[in-house]
Amino acid sequence: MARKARRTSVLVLGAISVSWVSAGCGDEFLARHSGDAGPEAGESSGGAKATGGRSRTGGRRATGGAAGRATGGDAGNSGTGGNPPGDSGSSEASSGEAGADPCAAAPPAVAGTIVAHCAIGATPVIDGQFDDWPPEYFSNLVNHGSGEPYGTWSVDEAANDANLSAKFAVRWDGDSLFVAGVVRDNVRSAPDATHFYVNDAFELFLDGSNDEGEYGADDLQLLFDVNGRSQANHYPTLEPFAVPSGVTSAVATAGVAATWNVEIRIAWSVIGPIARSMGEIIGFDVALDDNDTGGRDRAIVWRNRMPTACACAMAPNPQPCEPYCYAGTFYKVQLGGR
Ligand SMILES: [Ca+2]
Ligand SMILES: [Ca+2]
Ligand SMILES: [Ca+2]
Repeated sequence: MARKARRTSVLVLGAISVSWVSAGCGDEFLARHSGDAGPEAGESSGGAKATGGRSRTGGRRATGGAAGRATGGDAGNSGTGGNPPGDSGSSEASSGEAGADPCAAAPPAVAGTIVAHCAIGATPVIDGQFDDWPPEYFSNLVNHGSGEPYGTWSVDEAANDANLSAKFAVRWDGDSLFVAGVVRDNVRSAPDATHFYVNDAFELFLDGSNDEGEYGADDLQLLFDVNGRSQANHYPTLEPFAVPSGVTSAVATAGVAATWNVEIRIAWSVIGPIARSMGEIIGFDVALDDNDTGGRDRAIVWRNRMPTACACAMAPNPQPCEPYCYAGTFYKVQLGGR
């Protein structure tokens, strides 16, 4: 029962929200990072870059090579997809019964969730390329209007979308959760080697048991920057760590002007010893970070809706505006069909 304490769904927030939110949250956000020095924003080098290649969950499947193929190298055809659904070429055995599609028994969608599409038999290769992702899966938009924005924005929403926004897709199989994001960002910059939230970055917040409870072994914040680096934050120390073994990612920046791709695999074992099955719901959120001028210029948390009253201080790192203290603000993913 300890898990339902006041820090509901604290999830990490880590370094990130510490800086985002406090009573005049936007001001603090800017103040904290206004002194950030760093190289001018510049195009990161192209190519697919991989991190966290230690994952081993794929080893039991015929497509196990995916985990180790994150070194990329063919980033020239980056995009949001293009191949027909289900033709990823994976030779993963579905469940040994010919003709029976283990993804077929999709449950009714639960209100307030987005779907993670079933990838059994079509495991994506983690290379930053989305030819193994059906384009229609990229239906989830994170932008200034749909999320909780921080930092400096325009009154022109089209300009805001070009400045920082993303579409993302989610898939799952018996071993892993997969996330693919296409981030729009007009200027690529990733000068900070310590805290990747200062860089152009894509973040995930995961509540593996969907208990919205106090931070535990099933909760994880992951950050992936445009340079292909990744890190994790863990409450309560709120320091960046190497991503757990079982998290694999790859970034591709070439081929698509002003966008970058991030493809991520998270072994289920990373967010709790839970047997995953169709219909299950996990807590899930996405955040984007934008560095255009050498510091952290703006950010968006997709589904966080911070209450007016920010009142969830937590020691040893008081966070008076801790958004994830509020259970109702954390979004959900349901494991569904294809
Ligand atoms: Ca891929
Ligand atoms: Ca930008
Ligand atoms: Ca940027």
